[in-house]
Amino acid sequence: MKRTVSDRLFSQAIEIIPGGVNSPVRACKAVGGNPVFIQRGKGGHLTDVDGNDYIDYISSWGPMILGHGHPAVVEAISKTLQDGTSFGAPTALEAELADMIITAISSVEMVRMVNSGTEATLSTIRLARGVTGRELIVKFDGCYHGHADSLLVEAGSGVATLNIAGTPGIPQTLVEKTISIPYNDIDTFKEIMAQKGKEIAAVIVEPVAGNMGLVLPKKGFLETLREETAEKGVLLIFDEVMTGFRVAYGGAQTYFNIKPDLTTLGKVIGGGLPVGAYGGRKEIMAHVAPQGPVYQAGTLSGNPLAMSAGIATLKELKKPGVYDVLDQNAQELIEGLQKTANETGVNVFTTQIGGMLGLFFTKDPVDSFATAKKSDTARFGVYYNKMIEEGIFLPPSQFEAFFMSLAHTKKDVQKTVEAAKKAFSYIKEENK
Ligand code: KE4
Repeated sequence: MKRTVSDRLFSQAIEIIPGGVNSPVRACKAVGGNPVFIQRGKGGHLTDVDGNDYIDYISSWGPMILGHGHPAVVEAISKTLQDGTSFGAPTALEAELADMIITAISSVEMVRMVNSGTEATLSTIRLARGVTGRELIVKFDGCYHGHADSLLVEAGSGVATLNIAGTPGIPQTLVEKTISIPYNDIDTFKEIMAQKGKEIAAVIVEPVAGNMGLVLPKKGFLETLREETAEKGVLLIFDEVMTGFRVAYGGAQTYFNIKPDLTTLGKVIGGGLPVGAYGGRKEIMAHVAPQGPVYQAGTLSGNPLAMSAGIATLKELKKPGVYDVLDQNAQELIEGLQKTANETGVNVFTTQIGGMLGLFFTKDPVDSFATAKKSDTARFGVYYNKMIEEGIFLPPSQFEAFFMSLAHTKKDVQKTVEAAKKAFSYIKEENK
């Protein structure tokens, strides 16, 4: 596959941007080779600067659930653009998107817009500490909640991909205030709550973990978090930056019928433009400045273009049957990949929920970060590079989920499974 222009652009970028990228996982360090530079996206496809076409399963790490360049989103942004780009003053669009979120997610009565998932999660940590007067935070190994200091302990996504030990740059005094325990480990969680419950401000969790590969919550796990936190006056934060409007219109909390105290959002609600949001009951959100004393602010928060893209995206997602189609297509893909691997004699463990998918090179079930890390990441690297050669654009890390959009066709699914058959056969041959 011709990579001349991409390689030239990368050799320039690497001199002036750390690692040549503006977010570490894009650098393809875990799978080898140079990243390709993208020229455009359309529907479920991307075209790189050398003219190569790919079926896209990164989907901008989740936001592009409608596919790239959806006409309704392009039209909404273009229309708003005629009136300007940013005012630093309220616009009706912010309340419109806030209202759509509140209507979709019953645990959210009030919401604040920010510019990224990281801003959303760090704001909920500060808010929880401000509301409860407590300092400890509980998170789960392999979950990634953005790069805020308190949340990089045992984090997934790029931190896991690059195998970054510890938390360079974060004061030990802050690291000590974050307790990270194994995902899906109900007993350990109960122990921590028994020992320290009264000192804990919040428990933050990805209700479906998409940053150690895709790991689903075990039966009773989320319910136990809800019961134990309610009992001890600890705020439960569902980090739905990835799952919000992705696994269901009301997010994972609606899918599993569990009400957290606070919810963080991002990705899909921005339709591809920079957005994050956090929300919850009015009695909690009333503590946020200027209504209350917990300070959080942002120059471009509620940006009109991003609001317009989000509103247009959620309007499409509200249409009947949308999530059934997403789920069916994703199921067809993951079943095809599992079947092909089994027929080729390559051990893979696959997971899927809504438009989120996972594939691990291991014969054993993956239900935590520890079990995810037992998968063969070198084999994943071979798979990644074989698939991209076949025009299949996957996240360049074993510790990421991949995403189906509403623009992916049956033909795309079929081509992906055929490409995987070649990749699995190569892996089998290579290991004879
Ligand atoms: P951002 O700050 O990247 O918008 O959101 C941080 C975040 C928070 N919570 C969850 C559950 C997330 O998945 C994320 C970001 N996800 C990664 C992908 N695994 C973003 C990709 C990247 O870092 O380049």
